[in-house]
Amino acid sequence: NRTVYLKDYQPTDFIIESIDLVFDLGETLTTVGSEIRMHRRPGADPAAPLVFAGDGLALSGLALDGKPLLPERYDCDASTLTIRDLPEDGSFTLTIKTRINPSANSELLGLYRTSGIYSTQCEAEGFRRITYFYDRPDVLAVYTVTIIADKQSCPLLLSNGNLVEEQDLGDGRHMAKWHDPFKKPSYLFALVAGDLTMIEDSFTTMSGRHVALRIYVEHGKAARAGYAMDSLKRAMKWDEERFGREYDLDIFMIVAVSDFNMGAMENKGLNIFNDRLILADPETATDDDYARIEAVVAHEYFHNWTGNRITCRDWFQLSLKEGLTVYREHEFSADQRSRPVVRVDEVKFLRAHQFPEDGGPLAHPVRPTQYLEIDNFYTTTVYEKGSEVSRMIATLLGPDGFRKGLDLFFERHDGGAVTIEDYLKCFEDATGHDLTHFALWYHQAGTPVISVASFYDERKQQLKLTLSQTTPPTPDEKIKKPLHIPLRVGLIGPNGADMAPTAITGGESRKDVLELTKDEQTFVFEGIGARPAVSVNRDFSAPVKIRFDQSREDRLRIAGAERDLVARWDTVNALALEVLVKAAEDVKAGRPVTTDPALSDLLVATAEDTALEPAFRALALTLPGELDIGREIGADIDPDAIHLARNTVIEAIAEAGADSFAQLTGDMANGGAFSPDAQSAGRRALRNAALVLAAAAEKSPRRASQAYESADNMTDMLAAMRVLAHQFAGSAEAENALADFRRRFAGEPLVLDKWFSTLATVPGENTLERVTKLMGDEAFDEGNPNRVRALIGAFASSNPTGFNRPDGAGYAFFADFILTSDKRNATLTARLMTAMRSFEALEPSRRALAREQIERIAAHDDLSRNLRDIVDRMLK
Ligand code: DPP
Ligand code: ZN
Repeated sequence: NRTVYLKDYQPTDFIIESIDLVFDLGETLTTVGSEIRMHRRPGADPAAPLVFAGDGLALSGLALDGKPLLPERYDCDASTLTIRDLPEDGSFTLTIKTRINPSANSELLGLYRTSGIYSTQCEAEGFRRITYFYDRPDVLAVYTVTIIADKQSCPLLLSNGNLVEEQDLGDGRHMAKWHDPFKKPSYLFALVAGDLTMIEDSFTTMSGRHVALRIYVEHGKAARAGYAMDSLKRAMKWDEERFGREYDLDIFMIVAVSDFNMGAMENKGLNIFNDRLILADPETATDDDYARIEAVVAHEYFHNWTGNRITCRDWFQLSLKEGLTVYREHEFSADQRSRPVVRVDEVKFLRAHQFPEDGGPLAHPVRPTQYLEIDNFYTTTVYEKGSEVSRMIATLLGPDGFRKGLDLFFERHDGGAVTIEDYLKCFEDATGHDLTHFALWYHQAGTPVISVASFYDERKQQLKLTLSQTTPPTPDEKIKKPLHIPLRVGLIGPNGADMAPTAITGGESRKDVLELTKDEQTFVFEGIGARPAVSVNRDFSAPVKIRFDQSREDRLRIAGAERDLVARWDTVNALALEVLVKAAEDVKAGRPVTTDPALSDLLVATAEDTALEPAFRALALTLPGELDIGREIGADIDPDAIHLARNTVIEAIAEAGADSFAQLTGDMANGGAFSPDAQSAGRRALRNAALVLAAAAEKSPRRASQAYESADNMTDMLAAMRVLAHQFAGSAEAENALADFRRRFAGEPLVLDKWFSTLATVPGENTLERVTKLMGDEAFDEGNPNRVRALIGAFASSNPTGFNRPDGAGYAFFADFILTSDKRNATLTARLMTAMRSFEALEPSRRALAREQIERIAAHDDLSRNLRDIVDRMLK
């Protein structure tokens, strides 16, 4: 058992001053020389040995101050290098030589070579696969990196910081030397070598410094890097204006690679990206792709201050950089696009991914206290819930208070490796607020449920709001405490306008934000002249579930008139979800499905409401998916019943608004040249949401088929193909479009990922056979994480009827894949496996079949630590 505990944190016995690395790159043999200047930490045990981490390394040399170390001075195995009898004081230099094989590195962690490119991924613990080191975030050092490689295959040699020397070595090889003046932890080290092209631009910082910007991509792809560059410049400007953060090096580089476990990585001055988050043009990228590129380019750039200049003391503090950086990214997106639409997308994401994590076997606090494998903690809880926690701080302190706290954080901790406590203390010190109780958000897992009851007293002109909170138990913690929850509340009067209370009593409040701190509290709003409709959790001010038995009349008032569009969408969505859940219950019980004309009217009216922006209307018109319905039902889930019920409800709505939907597919057509901006994207979103319904009303693939034929951009093309493939599966029109798409994009792996996903998510039990066949498609590559996620990941996580076939064949197929994949890439495999984390919520027969397959995986005694951790927690 290698469980790591937060309580065991100890600083290192030695302090690293600098590290000089020399890479002699070879496809199957790369040698790494590491020269480390260091000294014993003052006050550390003078007899303590030096213990460095390694992972699968071969040691080929070890010297102290230039003299080879005798074997009795050290022990070395695959995971540690221990050196004894080191000097008690004064600096010394340790030289370590290791040999690695980048071509055999299918884990894509450490230094690896794929598609002719050498690149690295060191977060969280990949540096130890390159050389023995203190591979932990609290060890900050200055890096100088020399790269030697073949000139022809690797004209480009990159590492962090500034280029300080280049030399032709005369033997067909050349070298480049990079120096990064900023101290950094090993997880931010990066190296890239290969033959790539680039686009170049520049940015002048607020203090007038000139920064060169470069984005490196595969040859032939330069034209697709423009949007990423534009996003980068906007992000740099925004961070100066919004948070006073200026870039610090003379150059900022991004490299796009095609084999990458994550989305992107914020290595100092040399971000490495999954190419799907850089490359975009109208013919190959959807509006969602553009929005993701903008967000992730910004996210990684923002890490330069929140993550790199100030980093984490240990990996338990991961949310210190990730939660905060996601929050900064969200704010950036909100400022670049439509704030409420961006916020609704965040809420949808949180509910679809984080809530189930928090409510299932893998639940953990935003700051965990133990882990078996840190790679399994790059989760939606650490990222998205962590972001919500920072957002709540901003809500409690107000924008100025938040900015003051963050300013202090940058000032106080620049160059440091710190904790969540250090972060919170800055807000307390800057504003005088006490965040002791609030801090529980970091330590307590589970999604709080707030029950709301309202009572209006006409005589006293008072509205009483009783709020009570509970957090359901999670695997590691049964008893939960009440949290400090900021809840934004609106009172909507009979005329649709907000009512302003003369006073609010019963607890702390700041403008329209109630501060719920106890199990139960009653807030009293004074001076309320008529019974209002109460809108709770406006702007989704807290990541909680609301239980409010509100009158239908009130809910329709909110759905039709709420000026907070997030709450308005939420109410529309909740009304739809209620109808869908009821319909699923009907199907399961063998009753005819009851639909709801009032819901149809509401959706049609919202779709037609030209006072609302198209993107919002599209959101309202997109019904909750089968997975959303399943999550709402929560237990004893029958995916087939949900599928049937949802289709029946869709048909009823489609028929009620047939003319409007058909009309919208035309009205929202692109006028003129394609533009990826948010407003144009919103029009496409509305058109394509309407297409789903128009096609359902017409019960014919004709309209979608025409839309496919006439599409002049990937968003419209993919949307039409999905309607054909999902709503008219097996039709000639569907098969024609799918075949055309496959042919047309034969040389575009990233576009074919969309094709793989579309096919993998066709509802019904026949999809398994198609997925099995697609694994033999020449475009499919089991070693490429994007392909695996597009086909296998989409099938397991986004095809409830196909994956959960009643005979369990979907689970068996998946388990086979997981067992093979684990040998190749454990990080990726463990993440894929989480697709089954909610299996306990299935109806008994499927639940048993799913468990059988998870147990079959768990019975193997040679699983990676990553996969072992996930399956054991799922079965616990
Ligand atoms: N690359 C990942 C992110 O930026 C891990 N740091 O979130
Ligand atoms: Zn990040």
